[in-house]
Amino acid sequence: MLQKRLFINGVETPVFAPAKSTLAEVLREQLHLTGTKVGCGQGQCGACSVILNGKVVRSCITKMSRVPEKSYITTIEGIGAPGNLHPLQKAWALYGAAQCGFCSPGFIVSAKGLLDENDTPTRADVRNWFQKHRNACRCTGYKPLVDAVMAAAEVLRGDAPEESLEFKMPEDGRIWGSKYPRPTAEAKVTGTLDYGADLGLKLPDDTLCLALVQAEVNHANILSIDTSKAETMPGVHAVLTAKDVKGKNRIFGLVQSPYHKGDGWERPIISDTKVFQYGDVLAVVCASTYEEANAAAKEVAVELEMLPAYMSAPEAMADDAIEIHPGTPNVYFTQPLIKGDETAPVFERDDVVVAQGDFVTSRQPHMPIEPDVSFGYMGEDELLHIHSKSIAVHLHAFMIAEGIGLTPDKIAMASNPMGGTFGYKLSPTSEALVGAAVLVTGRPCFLRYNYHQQMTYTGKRSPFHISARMAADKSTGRILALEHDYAVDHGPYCEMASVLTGRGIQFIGAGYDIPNIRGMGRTVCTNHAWGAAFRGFGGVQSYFVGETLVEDLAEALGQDPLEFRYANCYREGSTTPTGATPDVIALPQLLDALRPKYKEAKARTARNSTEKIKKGVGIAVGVYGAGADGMDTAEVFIQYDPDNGVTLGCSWEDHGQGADIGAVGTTHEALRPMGIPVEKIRFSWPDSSKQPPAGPAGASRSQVVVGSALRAACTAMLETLKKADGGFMTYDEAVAAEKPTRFEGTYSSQGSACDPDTGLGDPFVNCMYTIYMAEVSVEVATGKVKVDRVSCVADLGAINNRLAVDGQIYGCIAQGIGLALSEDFEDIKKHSTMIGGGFPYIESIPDDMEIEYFENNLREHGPFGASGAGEGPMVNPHMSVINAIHDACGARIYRLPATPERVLEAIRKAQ
Ligand code: MCN
Ligand code: FES
Ligand code: FES
Repeated sequence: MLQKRLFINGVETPVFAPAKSTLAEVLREQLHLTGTKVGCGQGQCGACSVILNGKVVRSCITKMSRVPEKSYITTIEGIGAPGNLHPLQKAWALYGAAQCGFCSPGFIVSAKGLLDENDTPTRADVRNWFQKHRNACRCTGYKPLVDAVMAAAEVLRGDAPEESLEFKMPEDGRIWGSKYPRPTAEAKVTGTLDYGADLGLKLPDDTLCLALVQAEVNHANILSIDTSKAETMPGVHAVLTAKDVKGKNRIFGLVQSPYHKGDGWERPIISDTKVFQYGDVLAVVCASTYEEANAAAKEVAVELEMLPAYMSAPEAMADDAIEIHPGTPNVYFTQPLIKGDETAPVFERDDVVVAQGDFVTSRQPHMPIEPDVSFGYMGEDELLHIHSKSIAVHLHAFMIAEGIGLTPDKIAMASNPMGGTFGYKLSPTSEALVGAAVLVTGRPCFLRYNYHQQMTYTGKRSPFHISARMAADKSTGRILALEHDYAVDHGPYCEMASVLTGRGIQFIGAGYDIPNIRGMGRTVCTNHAWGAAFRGFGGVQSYFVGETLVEDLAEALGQDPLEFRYANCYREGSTTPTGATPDVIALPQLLDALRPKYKEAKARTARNSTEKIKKGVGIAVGVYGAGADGMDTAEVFIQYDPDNGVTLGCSWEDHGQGADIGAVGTTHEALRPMGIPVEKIRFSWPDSSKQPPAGPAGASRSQVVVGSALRAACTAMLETLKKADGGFMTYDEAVAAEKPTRFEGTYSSQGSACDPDTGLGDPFVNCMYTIYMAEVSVEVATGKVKVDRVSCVADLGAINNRLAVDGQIYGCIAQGIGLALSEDFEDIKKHSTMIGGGFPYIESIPDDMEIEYFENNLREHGPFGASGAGEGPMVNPHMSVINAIHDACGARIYRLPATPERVLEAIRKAQ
């Protein structure tokens, strides 16, 4: 044990701590300064940054033994507090620099360290500083963070008034379409918003900490699990194996199609007969402390019989491959597409040009800064309460209930403030484990993953293996036909498998009027990480194919890629790949807007290209659906409060995208006739026992579908409370008049899901349209690629909140660059850290990014004309980079990510 006197945020503080403990542990767990967040716990994300004797350090890797006596330490709590924000914190809120906000305290502390040393930094200084201090953000694309530091520095120097960091309310009081900062911003920038691990520290003393015993192989039969020694270890309360789980011990995989083989109950909560993938849980230790639980977990003895592991779709499809789930074929779902006439004859014709290729996409890891975390307890209401990073509270209660022996109505599933999910949390992760442990032990239980567990035991983006070809008429330049055949490596569990596989037929070739298509998608069970939802679900993989073939056709025809796209993109009378009419005709306008920027970029890259560093420009079109396939429904309510404000009863989960501002902005607009001030419109964190089902925050559906339900509730409120004089009743007047104070709203879309035999259908409420243009530099000798600039033109319908939507696009650009160049989870050993997984730090993301919006195509089905924003902008930024590499040096990439080795190889092939 060490004893030190430290000056923490100016207060002399005695500290008693084990010598091996870290500064982060002492700050958070002993001193309850939970503003300092722990993300990776490995020195790779900077979430835990504090200032120690004038230097910014990562407190998760700073051992207490190395903290000098009488050190001065500044944490986020010492920088500013709610109601008394530091200029950096004000700027963070104003510039939309806190999306999920999990990285914000670390960045703000780091920026303070910079400004203490240098009050006139350039943007490059700020970027270099964040790079040097490994401050990582997964949401914002970094640009808003640099904007915020520059603005705060100006104020701190006295070059701008402090009011310049405050939002100026428009004179008409309307916040729809504005950059009104999100309601949760102040709590995020001050570190006072409690995420799951922070809440875990506030649970009662009898809470049990869970540690998982996990498989370190990919496929095996389980012969025995011996927990006897672990059970005798200090602090251990129980060690659970499969036999202890009170229900079916399976998570339901949402089988949605009659053509799906297998019943969807493949995924064990605790493994019983087999290990299907690395990380599968074999036993759960419940102990008084984390250290005790982890120590005991090491003592569980497991005997396995190894089986052949199929780590990709082709391996699992081989004739001699055994069934991973005995009784279900490894290829368990197929989705054909039959649009227009037979395509094969078109490819035989002499008057067509053909582009073709075999493509493989990557197993992109989501890499939120906050690792997975859940806790649970039995409530006085006799419900099992589970709090997690769920972005689908009602759905998750349904998916895990039978497995743990309850009905969904006996589970209250709540979502904590979250440090990003990017879709991985459309799957249950730790919820069922925590639920099972609470039911067995009768005690509150808490489980947090470390970053290795986050990487290895949460779902990943499913790789697609795709062969495709596209033909265009030599004389007219019109695309005539497309064929594709693809296998989706979905890992061992089938959640959302049919939806994902359907995305291929919906989006390969999307954006263009292609009269004849034949396609076939297959879902394949493998032993690699299970496939989870990931932003741009299936779109990312599809545009890798479509936007390569389109580019190659343009080249074969000797046409400019932008003009070839312009000639072939959706117009009146066009149909989508699944034969639907595009909801709006947006692409010609976007390409027109991009054309002058493109010409400038072409001239710039031609001017600056050298023999060693080749520069190039790439374009990529993207169209993606908002809303779940087929019918999509949301239910909400709004409660009129005694102070004449409203509380929103809507389970719009917040990954970090801005459910708060989404719901508040929509409601504020819908209730404008009543003039309720925005501060009195209260967002609530989702809880399945308190709110009706609004559906998951997936499929970019919430602004459109939940927003429409909110609007319906507001309309009901306005109609009920309207007075004869044109005004509206106050709360007291409504109560006196015996009017209701709770107003329900529902919305159901009327899409038609794609036909299982032909693939044809019109599945989405409406669509998002984005076109990206990237400029890159390729170092010819090494194959290293740097993205210099990105422009985006977007039609997302009417925009609710500009700050949120800018943030969505910047974040998608950063994730798209990672997807294009560095991110993967193919090699479980190498890729299981943030750095190993290819996380894009600030130096990989250009500061030079611009966005232009077009809001003239108001969507018929979308509140006030809105479409979504979460995923449309994610489906194609990677392709603008991949096409720019091709433009720079002729290298054509067929496998993601385009690592330097792959680029070098492609350069050699091109030569
Ligand atoms: N929005 C708007 N105007 C529009 C459309 C959307 O202001 N015309 C705003 C919304 O109010 C919301 C945001 O943009 O704040 C995204 O809206 P929407 O497209 O409806 O998406 P959801 O709210 O359903 O969020 C889910 C979506 C998905 S599917 C993933 S995955 C995702 C994403 O959003 N994961 C994210 N964005 C993310 N952003 C962050 N920071 N972290 C994640 O994990
Ligand atoms: Fe400390 Fe990531 S660097 S939590
Ligand atoms: Fe930076 Fe979410 S705001 S990680």
